[in-house]
Amino acid sequence: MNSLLNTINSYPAVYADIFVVFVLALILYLLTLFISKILSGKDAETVETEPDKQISATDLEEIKTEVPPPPVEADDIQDAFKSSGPVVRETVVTEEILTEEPIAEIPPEPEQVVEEVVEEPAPAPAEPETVISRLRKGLSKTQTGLFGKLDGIFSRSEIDQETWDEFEESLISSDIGVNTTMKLREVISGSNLNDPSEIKDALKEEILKILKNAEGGISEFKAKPTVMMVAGVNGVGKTTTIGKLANKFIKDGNKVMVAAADTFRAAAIEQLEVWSQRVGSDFIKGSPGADPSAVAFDAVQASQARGIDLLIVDTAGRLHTKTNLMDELKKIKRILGREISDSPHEVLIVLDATTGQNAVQQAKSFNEAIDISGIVLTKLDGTAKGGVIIAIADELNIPVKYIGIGEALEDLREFNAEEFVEALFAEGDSTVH
Ligand SMILES: Nc1nc2c(ncn2[C@@H]2O[C@H](COP(=O)(O)OP(=O)(O)OP(=O)(O)O)[C@@H](O)[C@H]2O)c(=O)[nH]1
Ligand SMILES: [Mg+2]
Repeated sequence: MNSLLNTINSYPAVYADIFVVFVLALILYLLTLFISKILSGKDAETVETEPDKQISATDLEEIKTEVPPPPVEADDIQDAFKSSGPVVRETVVTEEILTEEPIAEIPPEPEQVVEEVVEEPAPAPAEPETVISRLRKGLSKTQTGLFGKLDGIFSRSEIDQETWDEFEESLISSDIGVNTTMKLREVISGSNLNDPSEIKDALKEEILKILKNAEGGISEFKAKPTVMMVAGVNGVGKTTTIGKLANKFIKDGNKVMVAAADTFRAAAIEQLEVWSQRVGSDFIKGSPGADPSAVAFDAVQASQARGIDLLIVDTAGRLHTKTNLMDELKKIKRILGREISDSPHEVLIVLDATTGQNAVQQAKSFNEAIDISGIVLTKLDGTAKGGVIIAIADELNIPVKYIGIGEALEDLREFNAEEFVEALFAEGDSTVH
């Protein structure tokens, strides 16, 4: 030491000062290094973090599974830095995410917005509205004829005997029929109602009760083939109704055959043939003037051979008062029954609503001759006499199976009492005057 001091002393003073400063600086540097080492044992890790890196939740899961369970020592980290090993780098990134970038803050992907738009509820199908409005339009003349008068009658301040007489008249003139009208008058006038809207509601309820009794469509076929015979006076809409029925049952998945047992007119045979081509049914005809029973016989044979589900037999229009023609109808029915027991399974009479009360009489006569199983009431569009359906339902014990509300294929509706009454009593702009 003495030799060192002597050496220093032998230098000029300025060198000694520099040396002292250097030693002090070195000590200070080492001290700082030591303190910082104590305060932070992970210097190397913080240096190597990548603050700007974006990691998805999936990446994070992969990263977690790749990281080995034991903690990594600082020395190992140093070594790894030198060799650029992937495990260590990923470990560092994991810590970064857990502390600074919560996974919940990852913005939602744009596809989710698109899915929401696609899943919006589809608009309600317009079909039911169209059906009701079509029926309302069809019944508009009956509605105007009946309720146009009723509104005027009950708008008076006092409801007396004269008011009820007028009520009765308006029902009769809408072809509801005398007997049915008398019953309706008795029930409604006896309920002591004075308010026009209450009287209308009571009438609606009573009409619904009557029509409910007459409801009945053709829900299932009773045999294979099920045989349906269609009769009625001239021009009521038999052949048109057969076309509409064939169309409906074919659409329901059945194999349908139509038979032209109206041999009276050549044009009648062609008319049915056109319908069968239009709807895609099988077709059987005889020569003009042939015995209609022979055509019915052929039709049964052919429908059995071809695996037909429904055979519909058209017949010539005839006046219910002509006995010989009614006998011919009975014969057709008998032949059908002989070939297939219990057939015809349906005997439909087609009635034209525009004939009003006459339709009730036709139904009675045909029923006596061939025992009717159901009524099809056509041409309810375009008539103010639609009230006849109430008389039919009240006076005859025969179900109304279908109603015709136009000439188009889809203008045949299964009769539904509630739908019918709603359309008849509907108020609003669907009424066509
Ligand atoms: N407006 C309207 N017309 C109808 C309806 N049903 C049938 N018609 C029409 O009534 C007319 C007679 O129809 P057809 O089917 O030939 O009557 P039909 O009973 O077979 O006649 P015949 O075989 O001569 O006895 C045709 O012009 C049909 O378009 C209906 O529901 N509404
Ligand atoms: Mg015809």
